[in-house]
Amino acid sequence: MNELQMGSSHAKMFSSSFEKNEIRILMAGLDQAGKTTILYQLKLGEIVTTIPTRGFNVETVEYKKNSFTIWDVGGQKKIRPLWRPYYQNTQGIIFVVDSTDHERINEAHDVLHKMLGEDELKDAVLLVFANKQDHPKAMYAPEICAKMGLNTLRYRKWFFCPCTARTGEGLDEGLDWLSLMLTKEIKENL
Ligand SMILES: Nc1nc2c(ncn2[C@@H]2O[C@H](COP(=O)(O)OP(=O)(O)OP(=O)(O)O)[C@@H](O)[C@H]2O)c(=O)[nH]1
Ligand SMILES: [Mg+2]
Repeated sequence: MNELQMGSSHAKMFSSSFEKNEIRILMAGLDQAGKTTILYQLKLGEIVTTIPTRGFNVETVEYKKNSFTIWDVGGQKKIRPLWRPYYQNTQGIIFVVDSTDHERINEAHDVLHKMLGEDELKDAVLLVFANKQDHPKAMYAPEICAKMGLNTLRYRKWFFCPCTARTGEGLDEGLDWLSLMLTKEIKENL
């Protein structure tokens, strides 16, 4: 190896150990699921008082060696068609389910599966957060996993993760999985 080559390989080593792996995430789910609460728990480590999101919130969350840009979109039925412009270049979907919302679990299932049918999202990995596990009326996590039809998914990397945005419990497990799936060096070797 000549000096020039050594120099460039050192430069590569230097930059790769400091460069953050940038990951683009779309966080969706029905209204009231707790998306915005999760976003700010991840960003600030605390609970914020939320109002229903009308457009979107976006934050960059630094987590271990990753820099997650998370787009949190409003989940109310009438504004769900506005999710579409966020699909392009999305590497990971975080779909948030309200574990206390027994009545709308089937609606959550349908919204998720419709979204997964979109061509622009065909390569995106999927993290499903079953949020509000602290609540006494929360459904049992395996029941939510079954009702969301995750076992029926083919050709999709997915992970199901019960969590409580209010305390932050479970959120790290989800981000660890996304990091594992979307870290360049690992992806290239898969
Ligand atoms: N008990 C409990 N309540 C939660 C939790 N996370 C969020 N909430 C509450 O759920 C309600 C809705 O939370 P948001 O974060 O605004 O929900 P959202 O999914 O962003 O809703 P849209 O913006 O309308 O799509 C708020 O009253 C939150 O305080 C949780 O882990 N446990
Ligand atoms: Mg919101």
